[in-house]
Amino acid sequence: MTSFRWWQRGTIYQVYPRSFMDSNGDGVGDLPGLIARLDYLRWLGIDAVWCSPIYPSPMKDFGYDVSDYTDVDPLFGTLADFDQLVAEAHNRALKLVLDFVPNHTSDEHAWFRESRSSRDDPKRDWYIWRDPAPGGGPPNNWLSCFGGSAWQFDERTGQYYYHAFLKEQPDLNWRSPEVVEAMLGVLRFWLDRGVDGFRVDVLWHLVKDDQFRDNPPNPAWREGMDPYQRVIPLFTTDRPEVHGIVRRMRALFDEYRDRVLIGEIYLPVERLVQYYGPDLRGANLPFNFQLISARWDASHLERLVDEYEAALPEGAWPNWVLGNHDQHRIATRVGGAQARVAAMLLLTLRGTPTLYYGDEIGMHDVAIPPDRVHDPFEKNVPGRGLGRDPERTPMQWSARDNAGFTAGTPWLPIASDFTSANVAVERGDPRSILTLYHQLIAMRRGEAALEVGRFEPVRVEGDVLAYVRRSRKDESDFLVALNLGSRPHALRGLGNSSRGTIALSTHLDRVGETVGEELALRADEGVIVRLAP
Ligand code: TEU
Repeated sequence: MTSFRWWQRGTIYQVYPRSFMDSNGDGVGDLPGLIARLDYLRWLGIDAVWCSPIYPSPMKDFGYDVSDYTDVDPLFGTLADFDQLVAEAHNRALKLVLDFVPNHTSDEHAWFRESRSSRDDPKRDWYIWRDPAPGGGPPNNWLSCFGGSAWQFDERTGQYYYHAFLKEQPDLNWRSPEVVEAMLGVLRFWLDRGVDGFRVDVLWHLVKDDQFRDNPPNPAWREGMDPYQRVIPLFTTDRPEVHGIVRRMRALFDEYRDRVLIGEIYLPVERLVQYYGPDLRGANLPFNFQLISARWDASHLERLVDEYEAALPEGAWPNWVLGNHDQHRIATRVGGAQARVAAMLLLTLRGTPTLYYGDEIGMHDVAIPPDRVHDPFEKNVPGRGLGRDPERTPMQWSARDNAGFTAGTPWLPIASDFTSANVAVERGDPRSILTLYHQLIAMRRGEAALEVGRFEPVRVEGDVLAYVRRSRKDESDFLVALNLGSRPHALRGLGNSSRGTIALSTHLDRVGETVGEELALRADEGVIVRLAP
């Protein structure tokens, strides 16, 4: 049991720093604000904070356009604040995971300024430059994730550069050994400063086809869909050579003690699990986003859990993600009642859970009036629900002005229900979703079966998804039964797999109730049953 690492046993919590806590009244969250809220995170019971980018940035993509990899943007604070954050987190036994954005820099990064200055510049091949197509126009049909061609013409040198995201985010050329060395140096800089790991942005994008072949058309694409999906990104993502780079990153992490390498990878499961690497020398946790795209249906969820468990290479550690700064919030996707069931699912599945700030208080997407839209994705491809501002609104701390987030004007609007949906109110409410999260996290931490035990699917009956988590030793085993529907349902005939006592209900009552051969679930109720030995 002692051989499990912190990132296997623990819960990861994502902070979007612009929206977590503002300490200086400029309406944008910052590092001193985050430090001030570490006690809350400690209370919540999470083990690691993953913080979205804090580096100097023109903020065209809100920090995912980095102009200097080894400093802190003044908007967020200073390197001294950062060092304090590491120290204060570690004082509270919290790990700190940073965001590494290796696929692209900002067009204001010194490397790109040099690269674009002339065709002969020594850094020219640090980025991906191509001549126009023979008849003029972009070199091939590659598309940007944020709309339009992925190629931007640069007048000065008469070539195009490739950008998978905004034109202000030119892609680095990871086929250049100098780029690899420079970027590993960046990781070293932060690892030396005490960072406990990285979440690596768009890891599956790093290497592109060396022959620059056109991507094939996507036969499933229809008018009105995300324009990026018009073609299948066969030659722009998930190239075989990427695995060599992941291996280099991991080898560097392994020079340090107990660091975690997390990969942001949106791929079908069979390809996702390749990122654990041969002999598991790749990413420790290739983020598993299946719950984000999943239809909220018991048999569908059962199948996807089975498929994931079956696809995992021997010895690979699973993980589950419910939300992030790019996706509609869980409470909006499944509704407030089911958001509790989702919390119980996330925290009882086998594998490291990652939760997104604010989900623990039931935050939902906030409608953004047109004049307050910030996200460039929404600006480029408007009106299709692709914008990400709705899930990035300020954390709701209290019923005070601006939900206690800022003394100034918040950069994004605050949810109108903040006077009831906030940390201060919910901490004092024994039936709140925050209380549920708090208890789920505490229970998971205390029980080997839930933290690291085996996963045994029970079966789906109607809207009920059920499974058993079993410990290896003589600790308790648990039945988890989740009613994904809005009608009551009684599970019957589970025999010894239901006999025990209720340890937790999403409704935060029934604790201690005896369960025999029948387990009655109310509408939208999930329960954890401590099975009789
Ligand atoms: O996201 C990559 C990614 O795939 C998403 O951008 C996705 O395509 C989009 O958000 C629609 O859901 C990462 C970061 O998480 C995102 O915030 C950045 O904008 C992007 O990379 C570029 O760095």
